[in-house]
Amino acid sequence: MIVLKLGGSVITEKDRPETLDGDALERAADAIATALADEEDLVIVHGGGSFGHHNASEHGVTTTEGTHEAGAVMDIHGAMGTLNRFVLARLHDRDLEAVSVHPLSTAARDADGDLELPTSQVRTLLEEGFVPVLHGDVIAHAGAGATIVSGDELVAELARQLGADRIGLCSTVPGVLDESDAVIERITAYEDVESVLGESDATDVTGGMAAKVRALLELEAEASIFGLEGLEPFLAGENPGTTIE
Ligand code: IP8
Repeated sequence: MIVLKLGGSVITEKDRPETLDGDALERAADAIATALADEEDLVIVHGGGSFGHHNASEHGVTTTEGTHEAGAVMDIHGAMGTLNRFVLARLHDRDLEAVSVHPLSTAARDADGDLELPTSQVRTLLEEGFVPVLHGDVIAHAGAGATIVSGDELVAELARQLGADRIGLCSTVPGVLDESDAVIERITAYEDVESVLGESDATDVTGGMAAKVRALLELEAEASIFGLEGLEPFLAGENPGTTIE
């Protein structure tokens, strides 16, 4: 079973509010359609890119700073829903049985900020031959109103609960890069790469590459971070980009 994240910056123009990168999304959907001919179970999670982060920062909402305004919640969720419809449409064009699972309607954070994500619907959708598609979202947060849940957090939680065999993060870069922009092939400890992991350069309320690597290091399953060109090889069982174990 594979959990795949399509990075928001891959499928959108991250610096221009609510702008899709249509070509990139088509390429990603092609790669997924080719791979799924092998009947492997696949859960897709997509990020926000220019569809969620701008709205979230406009309302001052992050993974820890919440809002109690329904308008803010629905604005952020609405932007993510719009992007989700674009993603689903491209997958349906390729006859993939993709079905949305919206975190706002299922997940929550407890008072410590820990994510509670029910997965029985995802499991059953997989068993029935569907491709569940989740996305970064805004969710209820005990004591804080509503806060952001990143696609990366969802990937980690899904991988844990569903016992994923492989995790893939499709990013705008071909992997985690060192000081001379060469792809680091393997990361086994955060300290090894701490000095080269800078902050994300566009509006990103959920932490950029450093947060991704940290979260992936905690998981049982091997994870790969790769660019769009690595998506098809990854789904075919190869290890493009950076492997995190
Ligand atoms: O792009 C965040 O998801 P991410 C989604 O995976 C929102 O960090 C609503 C900002």
